[in-house]
Amino acid sequence: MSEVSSSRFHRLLLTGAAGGLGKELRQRLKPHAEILRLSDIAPMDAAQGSAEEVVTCDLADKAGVHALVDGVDAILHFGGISTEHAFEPILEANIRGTFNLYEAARRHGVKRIVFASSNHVIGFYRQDQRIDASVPQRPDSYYGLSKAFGEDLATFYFDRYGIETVSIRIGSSFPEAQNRRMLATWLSYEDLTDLILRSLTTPDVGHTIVYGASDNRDSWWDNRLAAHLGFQPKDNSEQFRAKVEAQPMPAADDPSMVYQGGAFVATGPFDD
Ligand code: NAI
Ligand code: 15L
Repeated sequence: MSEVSSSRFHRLLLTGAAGGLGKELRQRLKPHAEILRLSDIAPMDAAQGSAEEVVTCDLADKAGVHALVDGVDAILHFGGISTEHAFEPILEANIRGTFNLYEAARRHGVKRIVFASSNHVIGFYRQDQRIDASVPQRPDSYYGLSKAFGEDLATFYFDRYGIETVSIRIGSSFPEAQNRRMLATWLSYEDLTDLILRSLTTPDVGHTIVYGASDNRDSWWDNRLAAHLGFQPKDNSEQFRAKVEAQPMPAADDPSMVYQGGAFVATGPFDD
């Protein structure tokens, strides 16, 4: 991690610890907390020594989430359903789950949350539009709607209870940019970690929304409204361009070429 002041937390909670980003963050966050409490509904590797606590918990289980949050200094909320699905599972994991987490934060006096929001909150903007965090939400899916709810919840818990959140509208955080759209949305793990640490340690963030993308050649997102985080991504997706551009060109009206949210705008409906 680069220039961010390295305040060490006593106990940090990471939800979604069994997921793609969770596994990566488990290693990367280690130096920044005396104890990392790792949680997921899915199996996780056993705790490595006394610096880790591993807690299996369904975010929809109110009592379980309240116990999970007890004793933590800050929360990195990465758990939940991470792609488009029927509404009911999203309602439980993402909407009820995120509500349970904020209520538990209020009860247990946790004052800082980093929320893994998503570009799918604004997925119906077109790729020829450049937007900042002040534009109206345009969710592209039930999944995007659940993240929009999470962002609104963050605003409410700040206004009502002073709990601060940074919502990171993550683009595409994977080892590689896998397609043309991801050349614009890719976020390296290194840049994500830097952004998370800034989100944890920057004072007076209120509820800040920041787009999570690396310094890619083409960009749809303007982060000037989150300038106080000092986020200056170091990586970019050019290293993947040749491989991606060797793929067949989708039709010009394919959602992956038109909308910021790509294929999510056309997933579903989910009839019984
Ligand atoms: P993932 O699907 O690999 O990980 C999500 C984890 O949440 C899984 O391990 C899953 O078991 C857990 N989970 C699901 N339902 C749960 C429940 N009811 N209770 C407890 N845990 C539950 O997703 P990934 O890629 O690691 O993403 C992590 C977070 O970042 C997600 O919230 C996702 O929406 C968000 N995000 C990720 C992006 C990416 O490019 N990887 C882009 C935008 C947002
Ligand atoms: C997301 O929100 C998803 O969690 C991730 O799996 C990707 O689909 C990403 O957005 C994306 O838009 O590429």
